Amino acid sequence: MTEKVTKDQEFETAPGNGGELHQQVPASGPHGGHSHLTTNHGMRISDNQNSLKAGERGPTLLEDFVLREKIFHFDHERIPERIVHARGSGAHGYFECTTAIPELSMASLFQQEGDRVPVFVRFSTVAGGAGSADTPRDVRGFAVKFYTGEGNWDLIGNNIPVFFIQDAIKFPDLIHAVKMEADRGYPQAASAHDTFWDFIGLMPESTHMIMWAMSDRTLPRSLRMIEGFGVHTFRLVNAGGEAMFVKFHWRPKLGLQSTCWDEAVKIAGADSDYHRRDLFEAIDGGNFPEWDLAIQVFDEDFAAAQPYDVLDSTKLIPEEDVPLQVIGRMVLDRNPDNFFAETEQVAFLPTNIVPGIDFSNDPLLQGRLFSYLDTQKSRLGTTNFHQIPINAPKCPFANFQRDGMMQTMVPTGRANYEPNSLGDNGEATGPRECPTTGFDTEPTNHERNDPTEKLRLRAASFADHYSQARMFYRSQTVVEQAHMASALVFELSKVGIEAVRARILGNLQNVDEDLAVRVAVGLNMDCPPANPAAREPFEMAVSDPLSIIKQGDPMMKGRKIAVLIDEGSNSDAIHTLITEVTEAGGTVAIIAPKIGATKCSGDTIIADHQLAGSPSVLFDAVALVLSAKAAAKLCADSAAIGFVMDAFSHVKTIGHDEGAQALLDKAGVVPDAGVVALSEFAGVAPRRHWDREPKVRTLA
Ligand code: HDE
Repeated sequence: MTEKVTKDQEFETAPGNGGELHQQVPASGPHGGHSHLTTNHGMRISDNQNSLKAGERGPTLLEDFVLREKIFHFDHERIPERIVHARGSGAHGYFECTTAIPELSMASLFQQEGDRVPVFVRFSTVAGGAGSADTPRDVRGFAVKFYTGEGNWDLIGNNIPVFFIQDAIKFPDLIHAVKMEADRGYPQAASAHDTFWDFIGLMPESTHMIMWAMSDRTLPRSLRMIEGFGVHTFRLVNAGGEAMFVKFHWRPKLGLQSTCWDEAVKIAGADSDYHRRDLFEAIDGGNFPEWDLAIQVFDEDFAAAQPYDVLDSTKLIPEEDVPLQVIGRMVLDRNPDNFFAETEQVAFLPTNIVPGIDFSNDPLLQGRLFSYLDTQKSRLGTTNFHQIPINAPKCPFANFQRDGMMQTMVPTGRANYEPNSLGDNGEATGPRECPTTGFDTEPTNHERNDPTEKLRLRAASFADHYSQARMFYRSQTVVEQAHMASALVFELSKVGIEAVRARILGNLQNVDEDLAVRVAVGLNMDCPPANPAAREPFEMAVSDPLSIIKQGDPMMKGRKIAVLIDEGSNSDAIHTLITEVTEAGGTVAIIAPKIGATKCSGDTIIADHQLAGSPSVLFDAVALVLSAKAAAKLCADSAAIGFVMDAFSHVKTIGHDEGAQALLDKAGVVPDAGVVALSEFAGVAPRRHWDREPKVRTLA
């Protein structure tokens, strides 16, 4: 007979099945050490382990409303995932104004140096579903919600400053083409397939973005190490009503860094939550990621003088032409309390704007102004999604919008319309419009075309599709150019339709002949002549900030170093490494064949991770502290050999003592400037040794 334990109050163990499944109830909560488990309607639940049955072994009764409520709620736990940017990671923090710009914008958050407003940020990949891996080759979303005193401002950008298309009407086509193919339902989170490249080949305007997408920018080492861009040209408006054009940039304080392609592929297998975990753990450990907010400000005359259109989202404005001006910083210092309530339910809207910032006529931006509001209704199910805590403004808000599904506010009074005269002495009651302080669309907000004309066309000023793509390619280092050519070869090798590959090669001819030929050779194809261009490309100056490698070597701060040890390793050497790395701002993970206590020469050292589950792709550099005996043993362990081999082929620094030599030899490590003694290790650890790459990999 099953023991029926029912203590309706103050129980320490929940009732179990035959006394075996006893669940410890944590002693916490307001009522004598714990809170009560109740139904959604507040009734205390006596037994959360057993459903109500007709007899001990009989059928479950329909009467069991506790069971039904629980399963009913569970059945509806999922909401539609975002049609794009479904996979994301969020964090709370603040934005601080570091240079006030009242002369440019009246937005309250830019008025006073030192002023802070709370923010919520969601980083994302674009193509994959919510459960896809973090490290495919993909653009990263960088969406920031500023909870300002004048309402929410959402700056919903990407880690790439340009976009694939010029007009919002092409967005559904772009996304259909990149997502899983319609008939077969794959590939997940990958652009390397026929439909994507078919679309791209037919849309030469995407060529500039393709250069970025095929560069290392789409393989970030960490979400803490990506740039962010507002992409579109926006406007800043000052209190006098004067407007300037603006582009927004986020610059990571930890520097910009990417992984190798092979590394990203292996990380997806080793830890599909690599970026989400990295962000969560950094914030949890008090290493708060930080970005500068910079602006590029320019006027209509500058815009008119450029050989491209500033309203065209496939173009950027070189920093050499309009320098970046840093006006603030953003620090992410708190993880969400609940992933669903915050990261999943957060609803970003480009229409969340505040006085002092305004839109431009960029036709891509204009389409977004509709799409995001619309999609929230479908995802969150109600027009009242703005009341969900993560979406609600932190300043007072009031209007006469009423009712609707899941209304959580309880407005008082009779007047639910405006104008009214139901206040004292026939005065109006309720909120009023604010003619002087309210948002006012910037009146000169019509560039170039007469706004009274209705035209379904693409401006002639949008016709050059190649000049900036060429500038991007030619601004890269030799190493980065090889990565781009190889990425194109990889992606196009997955394309089965030869005509599609040929069309892309014809477009690449317009970018750079050398690039087109390299890709053609890699594909074992003849390089076709250039496809006709709507406008002949022109030469633009090389721009160094477009290259990641030209920004300099990665720093130790924020990087993760693996130290591989085993029984008998030199304890002093391990302790010295830990001190050196942590003092320089890095973190150390001790890896050993077994997790936990490892007897070393002087003391016992606790291994954080097991070697077989912690490949070196998860770390920025590796140090091998091994006795000769342990190294000889590890020479028969593929996890150990792969650990060293991968670190070498991903051009990472490898530090080692003499004992480790046998393992280095077994893994095929050839000494170079990145293979160093332990005493030199911390000084060079986070650096990547790109000159090693041609020796370990054939690139296009
Ligand atoms: Fe988005 N985009 N987008 N997008 N986008 C969405 O909104 C859309 C575009 C971006 O973490 C959706 O709430 C259209 C450019 C980010 O929640 C949807 C067009 C840029 C995120 C939508 C674009 C972005 C989204 C899906 C062409 C960089 C994730 C879920 C006109 C500046 C935000 C949602 C988050 C999300 C539509 C183009 C960035 C469907 C129609 C350009 C970072 O509304």
